[in-house]
Amino acid sequence: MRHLIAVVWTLSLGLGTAQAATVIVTQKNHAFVPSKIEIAVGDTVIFRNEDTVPHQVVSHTPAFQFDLDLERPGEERSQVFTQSGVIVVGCDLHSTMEVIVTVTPGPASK
Ligand SMILES: [Cu+2]
Repeated sequence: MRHLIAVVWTLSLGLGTAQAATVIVTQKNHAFVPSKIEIAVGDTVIFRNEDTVPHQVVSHTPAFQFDLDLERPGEERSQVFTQSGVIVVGCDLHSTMEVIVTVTPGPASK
């Protein structure tokens, strides 16, 4: 019985690390870099402010809303994308900033 529990624990740990990925999008010179990413459902995007001014990362897609609040230079926020589709992400302070996040239903092929 103890052996079985150990095997199950190892399997779930392995799946977890294989499936969920983390992608970094920086904010620099009033722009998201890169401006387009493709991830899978369950992946995390880290929004890192490498700019000299604050930003506020928000979703512009009604089907998947989030607001990561004011983010000062040097700070970062993370968001897990739990829904597939094309999610347009912008900055609440600068209307020209935009990153297109395409979320595929399954694990992204790397
Ligand atoms: Cu901004």
